Amino acid sequence: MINDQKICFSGVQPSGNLTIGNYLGAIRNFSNYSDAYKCFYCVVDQHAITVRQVPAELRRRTYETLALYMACGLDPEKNTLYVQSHVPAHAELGWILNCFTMFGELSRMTQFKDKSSRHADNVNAGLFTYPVLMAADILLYQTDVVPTGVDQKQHVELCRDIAERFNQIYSGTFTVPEPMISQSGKKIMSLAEPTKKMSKSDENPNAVVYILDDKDTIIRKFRRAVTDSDTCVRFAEGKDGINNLMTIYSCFTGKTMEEIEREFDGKGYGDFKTAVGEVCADALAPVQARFAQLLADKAGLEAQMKKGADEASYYARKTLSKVQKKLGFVPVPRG
Ligand code: AQP
Repeated sequence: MINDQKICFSGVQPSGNLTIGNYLGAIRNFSNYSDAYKCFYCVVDQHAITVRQVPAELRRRTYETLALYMACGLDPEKNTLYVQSHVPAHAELGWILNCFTMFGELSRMTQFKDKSSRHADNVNAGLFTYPVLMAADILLYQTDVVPTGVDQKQHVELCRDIAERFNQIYSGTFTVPEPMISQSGKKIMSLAEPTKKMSKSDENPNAVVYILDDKDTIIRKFRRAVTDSDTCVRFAEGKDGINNLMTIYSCFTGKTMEEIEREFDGKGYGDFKTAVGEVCADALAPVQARFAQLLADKAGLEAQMKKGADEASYYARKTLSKVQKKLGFVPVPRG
């Protein structure tokens, strides 16, 4: 607890341009927690280097992700917004927790299996131990809740196991967090392969709608989305493409699947796809406008980064010192 408030933590990797999956599954929901919780929202740049990044692009996207947090409604006065590599305690606790995580546990992580097959030429140890750094990110702040898309649920469950293991050996040290998965946008699928998650690092730009895509691009991508040979807009088994488009439409309009089916009764897929593109573009337009203003003020963004890093470091160091003491590490002698 901080000032009688429970704690919320989440993060996004600046590993590509952010997608409507990141938006609907995570960022859009972050501000729902700002009143009831003390929130820490991190740009997890250290996670991003588990896959090779072009340095200039990683730098640019780190600023952009912070700006997008604010453009999506996160007030930096109410939330601690910061960059992971600015708070060294993340990496320090990450190393310690590596020694409390089993090889077998990490081998079962589906994201590792997926990413190691996609990046077979670079299956580095960081890709394998990524969930441990994520556990450190969460546990450093004594986090109660982690808002996230469903793809990260397995990692939050591992984080809980690590926390419980440490607590059992050294007595209550970490709060054991709960994943908070928003039901509506929990897993947005690729437009090109609707059985696969929409990912910012997808090599096919038509599979992904980026938060910053312009209206024409958004509509064009939805119009090209893979569907099926049926013609009727209905949510059903085996209609992965249409189910995904209906989910996206529902997220942006708040309509239920039955309402959507009624709205498009007797209309073809073409009309429906255009409508999905329009509601998506209209919802993103204010975010994009605010983002452009924020990004233009680099000094303002850097001031937020510094403020966020100072705030986060204060709480992170408290937990890290407690952990180090329990482990038997000798503190730096004074004087
Ligand atoms: N398709 C998705 N649907 C719903 N939620 C999603 N999230 C990601 N994709 C979807 C949620 O976004 C948050 C930030 O994700 P991340 O950047 O930490 O990493 P990720 O889950 O690996 O996201 P990507 O877009 O697939 O990135 P790359 O391509 O770099 O691996 C998380 O809460 C995640 O659940």
